[in-house]
Amino acid sequence: MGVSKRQATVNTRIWRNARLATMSPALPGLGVIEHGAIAAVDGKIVFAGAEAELPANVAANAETIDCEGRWITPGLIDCHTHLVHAGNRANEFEMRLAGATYEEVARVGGGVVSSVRALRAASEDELVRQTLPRLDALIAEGVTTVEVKSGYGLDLANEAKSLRAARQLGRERLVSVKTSFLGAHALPPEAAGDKDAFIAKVADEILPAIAAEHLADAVDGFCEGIAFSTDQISRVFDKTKALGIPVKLHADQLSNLGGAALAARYGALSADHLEYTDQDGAVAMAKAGTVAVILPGAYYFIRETKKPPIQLFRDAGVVMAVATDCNPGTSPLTSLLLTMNMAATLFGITVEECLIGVTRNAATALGLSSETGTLELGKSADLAIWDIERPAELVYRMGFNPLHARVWRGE
Ligand code: DI6
Ligand code: FE
Repeated sequence: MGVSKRQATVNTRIWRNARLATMSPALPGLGVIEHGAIAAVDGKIVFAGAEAELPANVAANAETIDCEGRWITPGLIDCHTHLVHAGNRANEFEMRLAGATYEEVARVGGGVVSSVRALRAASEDELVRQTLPRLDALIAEGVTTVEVKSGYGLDLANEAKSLRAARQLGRERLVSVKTSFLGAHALPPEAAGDKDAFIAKVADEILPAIAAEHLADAVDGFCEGIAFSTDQISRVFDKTKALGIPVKLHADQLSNLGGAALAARYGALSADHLEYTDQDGAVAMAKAGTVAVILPGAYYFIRETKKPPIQLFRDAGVVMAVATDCNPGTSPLTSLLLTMNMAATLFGITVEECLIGVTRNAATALGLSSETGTLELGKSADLAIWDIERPAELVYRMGFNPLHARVWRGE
């Protein structure tokens, strides 16, 4: 099963007769180049610009693909997912539709704990097997990079198993995977209500072991009344910083504990959700260069009514990304195209903000801005080629996939 991942062959490939949405910050808007071409050598972009300016020495001996006037964007990036999980919570969904509250669902063994139970019972291979269809759904819509969090293991063996499964996904498919260790996600049953003791274990035992195995590209936390306080998250982040690993944070999703400001204080790559973030939080994020990751799937699914303060982020100059938050409890969503439509429709995020939010800014949220996310010299040749007349169609449609072809590192 699975595609074997070949090394990009030593050759030049050219995609010509295309309209480019480069997302280059050097150009206005989407960085559009009509009559464009892209050339890649060994999976890296060596030219992205007007076809008329394609150097003759690059064109010689290249394999050329005629895009017949189609649009090319950077491969899409889903910068916030809990893709690796076992089973699903459709039963809880039915209970809630029948009128049960989140607390009632939790009392009968539902909620995050039920996903923890299911994940602990699954082998690493089984986790990979269950996750691949979700990954394939993202890939089918042009995703070339995906972030995957742990957080349903909540002990060393099971967190490590989750992150190994995430790494394995990147070997099974032609896609880049970035992992985040989310040990401070929820309190496992065996912690018997002692959040401080569990946080000490996450910071002093689990995290260093995960780091020693290089299983985590970043460390995440859930700062919320139903999860962990700013002090508890700080305890984990202090240790993370000492280990030289970047942080990101689930912040201000259901209430304002000052999570966005905390993330900014630690120079976080991103703070995510942010429905309850205030002006101080937004200003702190802008100063720190912390990306605001907007997650309309969770907002929609839990029928949240408080919208993230998009205008505050714009005014403060916060960089915004958009992601699925794919998880079994609050966002069983595996379409980044639909996510963009939700972000636009529910939050008034513009087409331009959506498209830059799932490419250039999503790369920044993963610390990958020098590698992918734009069609520019030196970046990975990660491309999505679309059967559309204008880029807005990618945000406008609901449940339709106009992807013509997808290229990961030149292949
Ligand atoms: N934020 C959420 O909404 C979820 N986790 C998180 O950090 C919920 C996860 C779940 O219910 O499984
Ligand atoms: Fe999340």
